[in-house]
Amino acid sequence: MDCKNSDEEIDDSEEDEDDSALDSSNSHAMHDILYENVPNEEETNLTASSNEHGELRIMLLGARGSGKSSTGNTILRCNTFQSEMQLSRVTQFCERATGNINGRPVAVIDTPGLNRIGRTEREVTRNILKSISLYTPGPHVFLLVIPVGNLTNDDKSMHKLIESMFGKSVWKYTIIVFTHGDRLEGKTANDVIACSDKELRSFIHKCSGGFLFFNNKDTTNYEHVTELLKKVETLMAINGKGCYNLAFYPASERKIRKKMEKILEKRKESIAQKERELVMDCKTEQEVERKKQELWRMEEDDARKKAENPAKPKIAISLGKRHTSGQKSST
Ligand SMILES: Nc1nc2c(ncn2[C@@H]2O[C@H](COP(=O)(O)OP(=O)(O)OP(=O)(O)O)[C@@H](O)[C@H]2O)c(=O)[nH]1
Ligand SMILES: [Mg+2]
Repeated sequence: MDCKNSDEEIDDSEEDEDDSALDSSNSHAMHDILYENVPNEEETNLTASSNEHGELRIMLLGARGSGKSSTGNTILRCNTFQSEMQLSRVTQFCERATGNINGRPVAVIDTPGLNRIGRTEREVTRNILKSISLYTPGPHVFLLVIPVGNLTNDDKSMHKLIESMFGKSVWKYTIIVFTHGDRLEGKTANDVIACSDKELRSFIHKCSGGFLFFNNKDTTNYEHVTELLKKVETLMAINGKGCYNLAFYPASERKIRKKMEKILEKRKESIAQKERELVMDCKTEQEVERKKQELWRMEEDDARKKAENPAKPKIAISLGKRHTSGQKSST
């Protein structure tokens, strides 16, 4: 699919304008634009600060195989996200699914596993950062999904990676979900944490939302999801009911997002047209949703590339002023 537009050269000079204006109003404007094109738009008509009874955006983060997709499925009480025991990465792209927790509308954004393995790591972080239509203007909470156990060096590297993507404020919006709660063997979650390494407890201190345990193998018990909702609501209260937004990203990422938003804004009409066309080719609602997410992935990927490497302005060469060989310039 050709996503390129000739009129999309980005003017870098505009990028250093008042960032604060961009941080709230622009991101809300972009939210409106982007959500015109994602499913359940009537449920997502929110602003960052006035969503008391609106949809909660929950983003899952964590290492490969930590149980992110299973946790998403437990929250939504369905098997939307692919989850399986596999050593290679199961979730390849960010995906979004909606549902409710005890009647409260939620959107869960599943992500590919974060692991420090060279080039793949960059692809994964890029994939998460570029998927802005899935969680604009930002998640209300990040669920950091970790299989129960003490912190490993890989975990610490992953924390650094998360900070490099979302900035230090990310922890103010984070709740830790320990998966494999079925391994508690009769102990309480608090007892397990009390006896854990100091490093793990220090890390829990850092995350404003605290922690809870999930047993994704027990689909009959919904208590821990109810507990999660309470924790999310408390965390939102501490954060003044706002969501994680553009203002918190590291400066370089903020610039890229601002450029991406401009590019996607310019393409709004053409994307809407493509969406109308794909609806005609699909037989089921699920197919429409899947195709729309694919379309947005391609558009966002292209917009991200352009935002990261804007086309260099062409340098006009004035032949009139060139000296011919052997001709001396006058002094
Ligand atoms: N026993 C037990 N197994 C779990 C739990 N949560 C997840 N699993 C299993 O762990 C494996 C990986 O789970 P996924 O949800 O696919 O993990 P993921 O983090 O989405 O993996 P990637 O998409 O590859 O990053 C699957 O076999 C799950 O059934 C849990 O609470 N208890
Ligand atoms: Mg997964």
